[in-house]
Amino acid sequence: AIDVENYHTYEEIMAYLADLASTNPLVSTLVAGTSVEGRQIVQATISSDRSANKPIAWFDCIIHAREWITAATCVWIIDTITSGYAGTDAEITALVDQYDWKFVPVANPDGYANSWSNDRLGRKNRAINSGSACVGVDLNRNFPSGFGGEGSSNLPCSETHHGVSALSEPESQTLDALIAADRGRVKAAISMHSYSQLWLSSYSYSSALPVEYPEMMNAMKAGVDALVATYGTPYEYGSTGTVLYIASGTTTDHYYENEGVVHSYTIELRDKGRYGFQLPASQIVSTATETWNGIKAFMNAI
Ligand code: 0X9
Ligand code: ZN
Repeated sequence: AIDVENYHTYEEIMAYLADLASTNPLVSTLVAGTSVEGRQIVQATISSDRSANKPIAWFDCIIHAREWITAATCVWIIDTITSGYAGTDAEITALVDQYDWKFVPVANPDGYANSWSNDRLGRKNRAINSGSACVGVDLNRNFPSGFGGEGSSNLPCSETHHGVSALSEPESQTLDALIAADRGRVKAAISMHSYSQLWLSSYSYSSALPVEYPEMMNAMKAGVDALVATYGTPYEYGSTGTVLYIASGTTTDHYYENEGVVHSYTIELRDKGRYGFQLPASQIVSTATETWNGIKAFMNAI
C-alpha cells in the first residue's frame, strides 16, 4: 500500500508497484527499459485476463521531471482501479473487463530522481550532451513526428533540446517500444503533463488538424465535461498547435501519426500557474479524482 495523498520518490513508487504485482493477481510489471543513469523504466499492467488481448488504455507519466502531480495521479489511478475492481465499484469493474490498463508511472526516472535530490524544477532527462556542460534532452521533443522542427531546439542548454536524433534517448526508445509492442491494440494513449488544465490532441508540430479531429473533439469533450463537472476546475481542449503552442517531436503526435493510435492525447493537469509545477500535496487527491472522472467518461465515449 502507498499513501496516495503524498508525493513519492522513484524508489517508493517502484516498491509500491512491485508489492502490488506480488499481491494483486490483476497486476503485472515489466521492466521495459533502462534510463541513461541505469534506472529501470517499469510498465504496470492491470488486466483481468491477459490472454484475451483486450484493447488497451495506455498512460505515460512524468516524462517531464518537475511535473510531480503526473506521477502522483498515475499512482492514485492505479490504486483506485486495483482496489475498485470486482465487487466494490461497478464502473471500474466494467472498464477493467473491457480494457487492459497500462501505465508507465515514471517515464523519466533520472530526471525525477534529480528533481527530488538536486533541481526541483528540472525538466529534461540526464543525458550528457557532447561538447556542452548542460545536461539533458527534452524527451517530449525526441520523438520522430516533426523531429527538430518548430518549438524545439538544437542547443543543449535549451529546456526544449531535442537531442542528436529522433529516439536518441533510452527513455523515449522505451516508450516507443512499448507502444509498438501493442500495435493495433492501443485504443487510447495519454501522456500526463502539468500544468495548464488542458486536454490536447494532435497535431502538435503544426497547426494542421488531423482527419479524425471531429471524432477526437467529441472524445475530448466527453472527458473534459466529466472532469469539469467534478469540482468545476476549468479546462480547455483541442489540438496542441491551436490551443497551446507548436511543439515538435512529442509523444502524442508520434503515437497518433506513427503508431496508429487515433485517441492519442496530452493532458496538462492542475493548476494554471498559482503553484505551477509545485502543486501542494493537498491537491493530489482532488486532481487525480477529477482527472480519473474525465478519463472514465472519455473511455466510455470512444
Ligand atoms: O511542451 C510540452 O512538452 C508540453 N507542455 S509542458 O508544459 N508539460 O512541457 C505540451 C506538449 C503537447 N504535446 C502534444 N500534444 N503532443
Ligand atoms: Zn510536460
